[in-house]
Amino acid sequence: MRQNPLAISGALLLASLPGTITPEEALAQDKNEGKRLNIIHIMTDDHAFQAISAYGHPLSRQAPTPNMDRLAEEGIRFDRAYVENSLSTPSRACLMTGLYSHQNGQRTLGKGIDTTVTFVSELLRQGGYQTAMIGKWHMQCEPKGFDYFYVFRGQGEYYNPVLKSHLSNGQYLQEEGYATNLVTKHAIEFLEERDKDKPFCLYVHHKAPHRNWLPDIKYLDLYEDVTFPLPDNFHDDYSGRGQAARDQLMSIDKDMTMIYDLKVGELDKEPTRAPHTKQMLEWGLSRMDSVTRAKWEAAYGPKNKAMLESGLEGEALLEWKFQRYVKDYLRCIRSVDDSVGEILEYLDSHGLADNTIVVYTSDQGFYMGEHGWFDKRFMYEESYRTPLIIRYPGGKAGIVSDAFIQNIDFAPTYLDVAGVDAPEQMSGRSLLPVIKKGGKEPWKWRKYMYYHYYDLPSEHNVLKHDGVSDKRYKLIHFYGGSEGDYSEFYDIRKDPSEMTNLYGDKRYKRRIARLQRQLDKFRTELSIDEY
Ligand code: SGN
Ligand code: CA
Repeated sequence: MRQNPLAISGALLLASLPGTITPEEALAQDKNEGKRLNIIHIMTDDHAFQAISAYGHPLSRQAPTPNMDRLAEEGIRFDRAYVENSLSTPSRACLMTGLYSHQNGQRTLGKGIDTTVTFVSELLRQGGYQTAMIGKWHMQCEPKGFDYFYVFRGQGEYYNPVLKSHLSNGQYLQEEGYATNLVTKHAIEFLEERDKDKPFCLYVHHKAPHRNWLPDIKYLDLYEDVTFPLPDNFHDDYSGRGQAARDQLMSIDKDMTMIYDLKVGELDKEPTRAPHTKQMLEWGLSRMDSVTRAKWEAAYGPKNKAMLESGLEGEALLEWKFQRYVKDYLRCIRSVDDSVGEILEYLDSHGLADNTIVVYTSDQGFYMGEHGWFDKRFMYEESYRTPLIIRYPGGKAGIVSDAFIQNIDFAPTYLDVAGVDAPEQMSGRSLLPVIKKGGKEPWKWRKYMYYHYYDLPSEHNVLKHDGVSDKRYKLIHFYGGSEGDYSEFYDIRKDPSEMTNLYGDKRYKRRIARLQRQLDKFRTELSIDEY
């Protein structure tokens, strides 16, 4: 009997809708079906997308990152990847659990993580993967679910850092070398020593480029003759914005210290409002041997002397601070880029490139002078967004994707790659359908995203806030401040630098109401208990 052409199957019906994919198509596109791919998750700490040349930002044009760019050329660059809570420990908790901060307990940098929650590493291990964590762990609990680990103490140290490992009986042991290179070394050691009968999941977590931006000795003079461009809103006066933007303590002008951040250690009096002292800089340098220390002094000494003798003040001093900050930051990035290159080369030369998914991301974004700032925490784009590049073996290459992605998606993605069922309560979604569709969102993908920052009182004095965004608009609700709760609203297509708060603007009334409804919905559905 001839089939009634109208009696088509559900899958075929789906196929006719724009933005959908049939299982057959997915299979045809994915040459890895049935294989259990290895996973490498490379994550930096505070890496701004502005500092990856594949993202094309003016800053990165003069400080290219060829190895990260290679990854983007061979994979997908995601331009709309975001975090849920722009801070290290909470972000890492999202990564390990696939849950929002209030669900996994890790809302701030302090205590919080609910250790009864099963980590993705434990599930992967149970599922037959060999698991490894190298570098910055920075969780308020011991590493769990790892066969192999080498992790820094707390935030980690740049020069001759201490690490504890699966072999060190809980002891931190000092190692010789620069943090980024040591992370690379231990990552490659794991690849060498791993159980070759099992697929693996390797987390490579750099300390760099975290404050106070101490570069490898060989890069101390890199970019010295380059003048990096200031962002357009470097001199933001925060007009039209609320208390949070005005009262933050993360301004390059007023909070970035000459001594600790910019390494001009000769100054006795710190002219900024931050409490950092010369001792804090010394602490970062204290594990260096005398030869390395002499090289460090030889690099900064003459530059600092010239700077101090020039008697810079006001605007000229501020621009000098920006240049020193950005140069040290990009010098740190240069070592990370080398590390990415080494890992990619290892995969090439050991036949692993074709069966390993490589992910490059950061624990959040960072301000490179936008709004006059460094640090992160705000739901404004530079810190809310995080760089993300994924190379999937045999997948589409050189693609730029605007898929709406959040860091709670990594855990379910890796379980999906491993063929392990994700726990039902995981809030994130597997990115595999996005990857298999060459960066396009599959049907019924999220249209709105929820953000929540809780860490106050804390060092940079950013007010608590939650908010919702779609790909064009953003509604932020700041709460708990001395001037009362308030909202801000941005059209990030027309105003990507978020300089014009449109909250209360009649022309946007309906759009604001729409986002407010979505925010209320998130708060109800996710049982948000403070805002
Ligand atoms: C440290 C830094 C802060 C930074 C936090 C959180 N101060 O406390 O500037 O915001 O880490 O960073 S420092 O004086 O110790 O350098 S995070 O990336 O770990 O979230
Ligand atoms: Ca960080």
